[in-house]
Amino acid sequence: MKRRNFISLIGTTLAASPVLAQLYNETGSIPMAGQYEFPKLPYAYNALEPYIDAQTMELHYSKHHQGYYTKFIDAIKGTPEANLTIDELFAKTSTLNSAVRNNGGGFYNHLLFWENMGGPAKTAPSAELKNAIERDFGTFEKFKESFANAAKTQFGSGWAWLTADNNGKLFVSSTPNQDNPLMDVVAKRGTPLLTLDVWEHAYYLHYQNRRPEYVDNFWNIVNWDKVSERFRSVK
Ligand code: MN3
Repeated sequence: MKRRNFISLIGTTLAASPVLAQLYNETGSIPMAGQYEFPKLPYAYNALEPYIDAQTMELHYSKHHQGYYTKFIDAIKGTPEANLTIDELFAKTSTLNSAVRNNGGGFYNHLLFWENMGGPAKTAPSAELKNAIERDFGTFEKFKESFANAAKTQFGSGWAWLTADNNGKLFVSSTPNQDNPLMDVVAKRGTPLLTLDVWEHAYYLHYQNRRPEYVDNFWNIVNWDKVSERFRSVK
């Protein structure tokens, strides 16, 4: 992903942190050593209306995400894990305590989630990503069905994912709690490209129990430019 784009989207606070840049870049190996900063939301709370309401966004970002961040920093401060990159950290999830696993996952997953929504206008996957989706799912519609099904059927709290495995092959999965496809505890691992939060806190104020409606509306606010950039960076 081009650094220039990163800076324009996230703002100088986050761009000033090489480690957070690395979260999006996935290249190089930069130790985190307490350099994590809590990132700015890349758009206004009301930017995703009517599909996600401003009050949900405000609570989700300023309470939930901030809470994961604070607890994650507290949990890794002064430990050997503080010197790992986020990829290295999640690659040894099976050895981590639950505070690092849950809050580290919560911190990282929401970063991806905010970034893969919004944008100034409707976007579409790059030709390259569209071709890969059609190669691995048959059609774009079949991919959407598969992803939506993963999101709707994840039992309880969790996330749906579009991920590229180590060979660049795309797959859809879901994870419970704050786990993600970078973790060594999930069945299928790879680099996440697109994610959807299906915890009730992500939709309950507006949709109550209607998770399927929230999932179907997600397609209206996906920032395919960002997803395509992530795909380019892992190829
Ligand atoms: Mn959440």
